[in-house]
Amino acid sequence: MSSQVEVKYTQIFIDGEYVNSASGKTFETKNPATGKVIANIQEGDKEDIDRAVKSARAASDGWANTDPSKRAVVIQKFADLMEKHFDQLVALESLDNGKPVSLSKGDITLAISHFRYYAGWCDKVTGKTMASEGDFFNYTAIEPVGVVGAIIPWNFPILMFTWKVAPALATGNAIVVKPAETTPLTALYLARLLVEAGLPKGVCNVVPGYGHTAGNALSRHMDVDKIAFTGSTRVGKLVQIASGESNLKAVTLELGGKSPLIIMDDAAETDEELEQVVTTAIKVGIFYNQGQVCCASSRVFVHEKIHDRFVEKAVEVAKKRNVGNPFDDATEQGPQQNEVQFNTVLKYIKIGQEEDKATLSVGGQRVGSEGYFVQPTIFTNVTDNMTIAKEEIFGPVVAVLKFGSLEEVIKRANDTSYGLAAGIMTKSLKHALKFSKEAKAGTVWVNCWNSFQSNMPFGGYKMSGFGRDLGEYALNNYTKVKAVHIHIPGYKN
Ligand code: TXE
Repeated sequence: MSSQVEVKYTQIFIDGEYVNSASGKTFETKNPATGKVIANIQEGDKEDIDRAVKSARAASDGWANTDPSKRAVVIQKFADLMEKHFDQLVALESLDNGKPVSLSKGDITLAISHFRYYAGWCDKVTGKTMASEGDFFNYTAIEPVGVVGAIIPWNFPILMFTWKVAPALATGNAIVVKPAETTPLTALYLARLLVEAGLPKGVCNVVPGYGHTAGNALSRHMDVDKIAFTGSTRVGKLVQIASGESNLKAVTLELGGKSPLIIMDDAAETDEELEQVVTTAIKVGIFYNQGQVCCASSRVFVHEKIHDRFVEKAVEVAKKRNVGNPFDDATEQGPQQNEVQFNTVLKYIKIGQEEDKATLSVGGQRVGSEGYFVQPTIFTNVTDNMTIAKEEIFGPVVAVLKFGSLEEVIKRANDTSYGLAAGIMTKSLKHALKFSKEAKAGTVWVNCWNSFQSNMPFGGYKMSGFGRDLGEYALNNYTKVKAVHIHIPGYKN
């Protein structure tokens, strides 16, 4: 695939039109593979957020009262358009985000399936008729929250747009999306496709801009009913505070993690099994998407009996990994998404070597002199209280830790302020079920990692946040329950 992709949309999308920012300011979005500017984007701030919220508010009742079957048709049509524009979306995502085209293809395929899944929910969100005490007819009605603000990160720009927009639209809400400042291009493109699919103007607005300005204005807006946020735990707290200091809007937060994967000795009895285990733990678990995955298996606990064999194989995999141009089909790992993240990853690698004094078994350097590429990196001899075992690095850097018994390792795995995902690889059903029950995490993967399905909820325990994306559970984020008590003398329900 060629990286020569036309960037058509660089303006703010409000009320079905691309417009310039109120301030006239722009900001640059860069190609992380080269560090060079791709385009200048209109920079949204408070005034633009205000215009977008007004537009969403004006459109929200009309969309909420549109027949659910008609809403479903629009969402399905939009999924069709994503298929039609698949190649442009893949190219734009890889250009702006830096992820290899094979990964963009995977993300967009999944996003399309999520939109189709939520289209199916439009006419299936129902209240209940209650058994009534006395002469009453009582029921609950499920209503849209109204105007949703979605603040999304840069690691999966299209997919995170989808996780918020699809259920919000299916349940009849209007929405203002604030994409991450380093990856605004695909959200701006999708906004246009939504209108082409028949979404009324104003129902979905996209305001690119910085977090502390546009994101903050959205979080503090008095006429926004709900914020759906995915990003860092630090900013998640700010969003929650902004709600408390403004109109107490509902908030759901999907935040960071330091997810543990436990590899029991029975998981890798043969060389073939070892190969499979290393693929799951290393290629899929931590190196996927340049390690920029909130649920990455960044702490890999390996049973002492297989530890050395595991490390040997994992180092081999890291050395062979194809790091380079995202537009080359053979590339497995692209650059870190932005310069700040690139420096953060290199900083943690230094901490791992100098302060933690863990063993750097492979990697640790930048790759090349252009762009934000980092070598796949494995630290061994890591102990629980080292910084690299506690803090989210969000890069292709894994901490390998040794353990002796399941009881011991469950305690260690849970000893973290995060709780997004956890996993175990074993042949023992008993061990798998024990771990699944005792892991303090919103998702547990057994003999797999990074498995996602439209109907399976995703979200955190502890400081990884609250609320669930995906599945039927995500509908709760975008709806309110109304209790209706009707007194009808002489009538018994
Ligand atoms: O995230 P931010 P950053 C983690 C990961 C990474 C770290 C920092 O550990 O290293 O966060 O990344 C918007 N009010 N994750 O700094 O700032 C911002 O514009 C309202 C985990 O890029 O949280 C962007 O749209 N919004 C993660 C979004 O928040 C604000 C994905 C996320 O950016 C704001 C990304 C403010 N004051 C990073 N400040 C995951 N859970 O998947 C920023 N934003």
